[in-house]
Amino acid sequence: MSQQDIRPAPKGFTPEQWDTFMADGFLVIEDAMSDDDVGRYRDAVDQLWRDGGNYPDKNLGAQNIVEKHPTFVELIDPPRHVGYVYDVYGELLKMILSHALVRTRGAWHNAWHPDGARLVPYGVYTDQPMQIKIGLWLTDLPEPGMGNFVCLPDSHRSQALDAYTTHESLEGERILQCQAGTMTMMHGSIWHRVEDNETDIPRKNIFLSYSPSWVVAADRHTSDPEWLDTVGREQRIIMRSYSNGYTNHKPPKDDSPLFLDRDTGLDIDAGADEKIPVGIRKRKTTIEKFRERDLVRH
Ligand SMILES: O=C(O)CCC(=O)C(=O)O
Repeated sequence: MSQQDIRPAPKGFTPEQWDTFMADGFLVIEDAMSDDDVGRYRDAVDQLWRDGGNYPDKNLGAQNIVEKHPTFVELIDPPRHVGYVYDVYGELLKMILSHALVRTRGAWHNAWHPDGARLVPYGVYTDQPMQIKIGLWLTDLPEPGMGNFVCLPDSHRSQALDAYTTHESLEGERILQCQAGTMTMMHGSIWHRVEDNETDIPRKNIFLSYSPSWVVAADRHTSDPEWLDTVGREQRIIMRSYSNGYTNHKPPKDDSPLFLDRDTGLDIDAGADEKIPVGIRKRKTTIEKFRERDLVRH
């Protein structure tokens, strides 16, 4: 693959957005999606819901949806969000989960928990997010009591919460009230729960989780090779469908660069050793560069 065919990384975090994200563990971007995109994604979620057998009264929780519905392939690496997760995980970016949800009146909903490992949470090792979950919101949620997502801002630094496993409402919690078309980003260690849905409006959304490639995927071991042959280069790389586990730590050289540097259009950082071949030559993440330049607090 010649370097001309490789895209520069799409736009991602501003230093201010990164600091808000790291201070709260959560970031909201309103009007992130066009009405057309919201409509297409909602139709595809509805199709999975109808085909899955729970329609119309019970929840949908369909996983690995990028493989299950052609509309969702574009959600692996859309310019709308892939640059943000690339800023954090850089050349080792991997999608670990794609998840479509419908939450209906009175149905089961999650109690307080963080994502990822519980016995030894990610936060034991690092305060950096070992997982970022992008939320795409497909129905208007103007009020609480609509199956809303709820988080406790700034709780991602804590590995314990008295309300763990309960549905208690906590002081300081943030009940997400938003319009369809909103995108959210969630630090994997933040404590969160789900509101009961007391309405007849089913809450519909999509979650897309990303990690470094050496974190095990949550919704598959590997992807169907025939499906993988149909997707674009960056999409195939980001799925990290490697049959040998250690390849997730040291991907094949053709899977690098995933993207070129957004600012320079190069696959090498300033000052890096040109003798070292692409693929094993370290590339900095945007967040590392923000820190080097003292642009961020976290
Ligand atoms: O559906 C939601 O709002 C949150 C679901 C949840 O708790 C999770 O994805 O870990």
